[in-house]
Amino acid sequence: MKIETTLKALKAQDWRVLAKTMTMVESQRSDHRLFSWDLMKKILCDAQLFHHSKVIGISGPPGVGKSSFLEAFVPQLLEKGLKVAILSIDPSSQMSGGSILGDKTRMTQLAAHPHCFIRPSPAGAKLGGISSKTREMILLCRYFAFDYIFVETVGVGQSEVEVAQVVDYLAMLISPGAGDDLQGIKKGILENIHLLIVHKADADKKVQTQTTCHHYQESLKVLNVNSVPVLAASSLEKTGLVEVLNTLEQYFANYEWSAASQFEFVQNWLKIALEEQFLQQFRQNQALQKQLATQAQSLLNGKLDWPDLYNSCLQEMKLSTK
Ligand SMILES: Nc1nc2c(ncn2[C@@H]2O[C@H](COP(=O)(O)OP(=O)(O)OP(=O)(O)O)[C@@H](O)[C@H]2O)c(=O)[nH]1
Ligand SMILES: [Mg+2]
Repeated sequence: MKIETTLKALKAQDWRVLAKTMTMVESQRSDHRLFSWDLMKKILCDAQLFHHSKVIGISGPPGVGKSSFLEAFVPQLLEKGLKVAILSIDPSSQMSGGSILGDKTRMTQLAAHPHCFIRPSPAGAKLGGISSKTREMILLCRYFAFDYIFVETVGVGQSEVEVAQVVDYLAMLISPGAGDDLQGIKKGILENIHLLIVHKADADKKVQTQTTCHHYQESLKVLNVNSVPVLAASSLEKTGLVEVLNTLEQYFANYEWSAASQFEFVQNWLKIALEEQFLQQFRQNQALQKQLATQAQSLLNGKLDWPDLYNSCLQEMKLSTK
């Protein structure tokens, strides 16, 4: 694919090209990496890039109902004629390197909607709730000018800090009765979220829901994070969804991306892109991996010094500059 043709197709809102471009951006091939870089370079020059889409992170522990919430919540936006993208990060199996990629099947109704684009991505080896390519995916969706972009994170519980770096708004889902866990949630995380949703607040859990909401409101007060609203919702019974939408719309009514946050996003992106590349080069360097076996033996013989190990590793890495 040519850069100019791709950009034109994205601007013309060609969904097929968007999906194909995302596959290239996620690819580990060095020619695809260069393509991705050149594409991002052009995309970042778009003056409107950060001013249209609302990017919202949906975070929370595994099984709290993040996908179900999106399946129930997003139709409200689609009914208004808005275009929505959902980037869902799937946990990857460290053993097989594979990914379950099951979220698309859990959002069947949305997946069939012509104005809703769902893209599952494997989290890969990276921790922090998003994949190493989530930033590029968001930039592509911004360029495509989706009205809303949702990022469903891997529910690792403590991933909110990193997710917060890439979204405009972060909602965290918790279950009724999970209030006791608040001590386990670090203050730093609560400072990064904009909304707490007590989810699976079905009618038969009314008392439990009220107690949990109260518990969180009190704890947020103690932590001095009063600005975070606590709402209850049930995706199963489709309750509380309008209130969540109102809260979102209120927030975005006066929202403007600052040049500083734009700069920070790009700076972080560069850091992650380089980290990823260094790590990949380290892992894929066969000679280096072989050398490590010899080094391990030297260490067992009491002969290996850290500077020698480090310098020989650097020497080996220099051989591959692709
Ligand atoms: N009672 C009740 N169950 C729900 C509700 N929403 C979702 N569930 C159930 O919760 C389970 C997990 O839902 P998911 O939407 O897959 O949860 P998730 O957070 O996306 O899960 P992961 O992506 O695997 O972390 C499913 O069995 C849903 O049917 C709800 O509002 N009430
Ligand atoms: Mg899910």
